[in-house]
Amino acid sequence: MEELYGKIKEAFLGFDFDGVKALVREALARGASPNDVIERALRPAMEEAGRRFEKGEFFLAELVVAGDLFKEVMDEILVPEIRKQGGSARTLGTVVIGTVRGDLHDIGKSIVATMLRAAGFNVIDLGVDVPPEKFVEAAIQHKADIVAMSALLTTTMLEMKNVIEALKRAGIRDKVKVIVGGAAVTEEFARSIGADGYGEDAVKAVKISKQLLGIEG
Ligand code: B12
Repeated sequence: MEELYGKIKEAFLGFDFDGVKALVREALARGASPNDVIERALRPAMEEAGRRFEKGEFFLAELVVAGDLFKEVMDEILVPEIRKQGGSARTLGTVVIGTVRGDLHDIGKSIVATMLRAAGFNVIDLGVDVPPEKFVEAAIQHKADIVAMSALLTTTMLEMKNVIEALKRAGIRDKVKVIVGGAAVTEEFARSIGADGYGEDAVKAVKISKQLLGIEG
């Protein structure tokens, strides 16, 4: 399978949309899980695109195309597959999720939302560039059990603290669990702003969400 993941990365970095899709379908047909395809092929390819951009080998436009390619593969192939495999009728709890104000990165946040849905959570996705008051409003309106925030920029990760402060001001901080993640965030940072949990990937996001709500498995 490693060889196939290598081919996916190569096709991804060559912006071969059809090639990537065919190889991803082949990986699934050969028994790979959607999460393995994400974490072992697509995410490393995206990170390599970022490194090439930093080195001046890719233009910003190419990074945007890489983002589009990632999203197309998710929407057309992996999200339906994850839903099919999840297929659970129960609701474990409600999660309000968004990428914080000033931050437009949505790929990781959307993967986390998909995995949480597949695990059986009711997920309200607020999108990107979400101001603190919108998190609070949605948490109240949907009676959220968990507020989940994503940030990829060192500048925007500070917004997470603002959201926690806004939850306190609204008097609902003790009614919801707060989890955070995204490339900029670390476990230590999560603890320093008073979040209840941190996850470095979507699988961890599901695991900590269950743990925080006292759900087994
Ligand atoms: C793709 C990308 C873009 C695309 C975004 C497309 C889109 N639709 O999302 C575009 C081109 C638009 C973009 C723009 C910018 N970007 Co950009 N981008 C990236 C890149 C290459 C990949 C991000 C990505 O999608 N990764 C793949 C996903 C799957 O991974 P992920 O997001 O980390 O998510 C996983 C985990 O983190 C976790 N997770 C995520 N969220 C959450 C939430 C919770 C609750 C939990 C538990 C877990 C969790 O689970 C996810 C799945 O496993 C990163 C580099 C990198 N290595 O991260 C730079 C990067 C994040 N960008 C960066 C920058 C600086 C910018 C720009 C300012 C422009 C620029 N000069 O490059 C703008 C900012 C725009 C804005 N206001 O937001 C910097 C940030 C530097 C910093 N430390 O602050 C990075 C690190 C690149 C770099 N090294 O310079 N970017």
